[in-house]
Amino acid sequence: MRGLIKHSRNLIRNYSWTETIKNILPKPRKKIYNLGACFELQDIQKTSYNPSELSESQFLEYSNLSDKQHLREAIRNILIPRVVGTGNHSIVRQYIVQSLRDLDWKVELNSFHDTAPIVGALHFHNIIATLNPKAESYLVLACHYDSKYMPDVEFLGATDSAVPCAMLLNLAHVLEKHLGSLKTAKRSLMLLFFDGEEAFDEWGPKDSIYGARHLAQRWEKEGKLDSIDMLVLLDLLGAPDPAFYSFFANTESWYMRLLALESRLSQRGLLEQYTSSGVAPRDPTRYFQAQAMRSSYIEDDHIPFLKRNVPILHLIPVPFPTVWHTPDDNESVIDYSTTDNLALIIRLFTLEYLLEKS
Ligand code: 1BN
Ligand code: ZN
Repeated sequence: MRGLIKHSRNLIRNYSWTETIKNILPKPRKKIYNLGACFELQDIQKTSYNPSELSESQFLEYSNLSDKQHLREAIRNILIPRVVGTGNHSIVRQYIVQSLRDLDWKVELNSFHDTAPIVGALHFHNIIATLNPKAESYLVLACHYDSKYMPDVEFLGATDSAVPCAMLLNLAHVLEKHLGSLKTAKRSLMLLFFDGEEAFDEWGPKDSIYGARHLAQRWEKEGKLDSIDMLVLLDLLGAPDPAFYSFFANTESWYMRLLALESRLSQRGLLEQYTSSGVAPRDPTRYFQAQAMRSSYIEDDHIPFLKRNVPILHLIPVPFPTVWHTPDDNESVIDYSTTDNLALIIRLFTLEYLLEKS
């Protein structure tokens, strides 16, 4: 798999959500490697922000919020070929923008020009949606809305990344009433839909993550990067049986919250049936594995932000779905139980992170 440079698996048996997990997870390495290049990460925790877990009543109340029909409808609306510069790409952009404006989000486009191999000059548009544009800091949930250019086949990119985009729209829809307080909160929520994540020819520093590279550079110049508490990047979601790992030491405590929320839901029977191939060399009944993959490094939209020391949670399954970058990444690969379960875990995480506890 290109882009996944090295693996380091540290299997942990019989885990439960306790302090011991933190102690037995491998110590962070401070370097990440990219095709021969290497850069230092500042091993700092930007904030000491540590909200309490959702109370039992909050947990049960919030777990019951869901609109599975809306999630399917959002996926249907996004699941068309949407290569940058095409009419479909504008249709999907308009759909995302309008859906959020209808929910009273402030939505801006960050538009710019760049040149790509094969297709030449292109107009890109990142979509930036906030509940409180004047907030001091943000939890940023991100994904990419373009689909990969494939000249000879129809490529829909269900997991890559129609489902992640739909999950974010669904989160905004389902939590509309519960996120009202974030319109005036100092710490608020941002949804970020990157444009031009995919390479047109061969993945490389100048042919990939066009939108993320542009935005990270711009926000660095404008001094805005410090207002990102953490960037949570969703990619390749929707196929059955995903396994996630903690990639970064400075966001491990947040990764462990996702793991704990999954356990809590599972213990109460609030997750739809897990799908499992049963042969994976890992816990097949968990999405969030109690393992760190410190020396692995997956190319994606978070990289320009990571290089600028923005704390990152990368929610991408390893291994990637088998249909990755093939025409089979279409509706038939979507496992709706897994998709609903992940959407629920990410929603609860967002509420736990942002809502003041009573
Ligand atoms: C993820 C989904 N990526 C592209 N579509 C990023 C990537 C590219 C990851 C190449 C590994 C290799
Ligand atoms: Zn892709």
